[in-house]
Amino acid sequence: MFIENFKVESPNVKYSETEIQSVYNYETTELVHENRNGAYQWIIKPKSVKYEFKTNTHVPKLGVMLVGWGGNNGSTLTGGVIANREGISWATKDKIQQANYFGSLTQASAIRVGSYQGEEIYAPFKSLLPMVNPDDIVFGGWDISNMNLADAMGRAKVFDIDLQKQLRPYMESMVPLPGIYDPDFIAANQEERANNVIKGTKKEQVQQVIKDIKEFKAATKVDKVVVLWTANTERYSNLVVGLNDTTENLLAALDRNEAEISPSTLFAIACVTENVPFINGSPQNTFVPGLIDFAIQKNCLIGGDDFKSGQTKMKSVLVDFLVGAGIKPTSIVSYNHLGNNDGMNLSAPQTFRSKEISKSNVVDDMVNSNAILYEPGEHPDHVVVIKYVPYVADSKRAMDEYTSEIFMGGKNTIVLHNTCEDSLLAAPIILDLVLLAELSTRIQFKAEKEGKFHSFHPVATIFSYLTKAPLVPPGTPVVNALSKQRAMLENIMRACVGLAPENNMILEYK
Ligand code: NAI
Ligand code: DG6
Repeated sequence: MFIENFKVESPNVKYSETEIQSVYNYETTELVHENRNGAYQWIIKPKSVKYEFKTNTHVPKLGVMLVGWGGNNGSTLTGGVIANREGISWATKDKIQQANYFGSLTQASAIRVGSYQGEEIYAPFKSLLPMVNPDDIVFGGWDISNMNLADAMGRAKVFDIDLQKQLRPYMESMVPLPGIYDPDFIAANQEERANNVIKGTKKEQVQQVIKDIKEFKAATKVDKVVVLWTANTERYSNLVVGLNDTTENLLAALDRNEAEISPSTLFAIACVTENVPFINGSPQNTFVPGLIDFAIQKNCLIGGDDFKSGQTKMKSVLVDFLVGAGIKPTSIVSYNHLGNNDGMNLSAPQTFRSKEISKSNVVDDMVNSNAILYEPGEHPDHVVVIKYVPYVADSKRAMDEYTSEIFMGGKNTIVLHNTCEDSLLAAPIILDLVLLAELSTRIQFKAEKEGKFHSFHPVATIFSYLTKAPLVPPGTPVVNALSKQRAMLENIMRACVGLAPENNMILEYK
């Protein structure tokens, strides 16, 4: 059975007009490795830590500024939200299709809240905490191409033509602000597109972006802005001591107009300066150490990297299943071909390399979790290939071969073939990222020994379900297994309303 919403009644949770307060006992473990009676031993001590959460329930009017607004993802998300808001339906060759938010964790997935008279009861994920309604988001942003969003939607070739016709009047007047173009960081084949660029030194470019955010906020009267990079994949920036290793060095390098500061890092510097949350949806190392340091100093939320949409999502499920089942993946080969502008940009070796890195690291935690299968340092062969095939446009093909060792020396090969419009997978993920970024700025918490409430660490790990290479604070373990990432997010939100984590024990029926 499905219920639309609920309220928690417990001595541990209090709803007031402005906030939800909860007390939550975090059941965890403390590990000790010590010499006992002449031999080192691992001791695991269960431990309970009392946390208090408070969530501001005032849902703000949200502005979302996309860097790369006129790209396939930007135009698809903008059109998709308008279609939902306006209740648009359109004719396809199969049926009359209604707008929906399928593929969005927050808008289209459910959580189990308990059982009632022998039936499992589910509720919308978004009913856990008050969140911005996507229909109310005001979109804006930048692009190095000056094409309006209606034409950009046509260029993307993602939506059915009947839908495009209906969306056109809403999107024609939406024109991206000039972006920061630096041909050194993206493929040379993008030059033709760059007719809408901010001139001046890097510092002047940052100042212009800050001005753009302020003007957007004033013009749209939004309460809060979140900025998200869905522009071209850049090459990695070189990490250089004295250039981008600390906040001071990064800001001094900006003053010197150093060539090695990428456009995405410039956008991030502008956002952190203004305390505007910034999310990176592409694989490059926008968050150089100096930028992470800057975000920590300013307590400004940053998150990334690289949307986890299709092939990698499957990988973070399948490898978790195989390793969790005691099966040993020994070779993982992932091919894709696609024909959109992202594919064209990735046909250059330096931008492909950024994508190769983020697509390749996603099995590390699962492999490291099982020393019965893998010797220390042993890793499956893992190859990632991406080819540009213009004819297939946004309809990406992903082919994967997983070979594993099974019982008694046997071999098992699983082959997957996935065909899907890339942007229809990415747009709902972008939506989730901005909604969760906004929500997380309204949550404060403290552990029993902490005097004051504080926000989450500015390097936001709660987005890991949505990103291929989760950005984590220095010294924090990276979790890639998809089910763990989803459970982490859901359980933190449950804690905010005083609900225990979903433990799947269902002892009531045992
Ligand atoms: P796209 O190429 O259609 O759009 C990117 C847009 O960014 C273009 O309109 C381009 O003109 C603009 N742009 C480039 N540099 C800019 C700058 N410095 N400032 C402002 N605008 C700039 O690409 P698409 O398909 O929308 O993807 C966007 C990004 O998302 C890519 O980096 C891609 O790798 C990443 N991504 C996409 C996924 C998907 O499933 N679609 C999944 C994971 C990541
Ligand atoms: C080529 O792989 C294009 C990329 O932008 C991908 O479509 C994107 O990174 C999605 O990757 P995945 O592995 O999540 O499907």
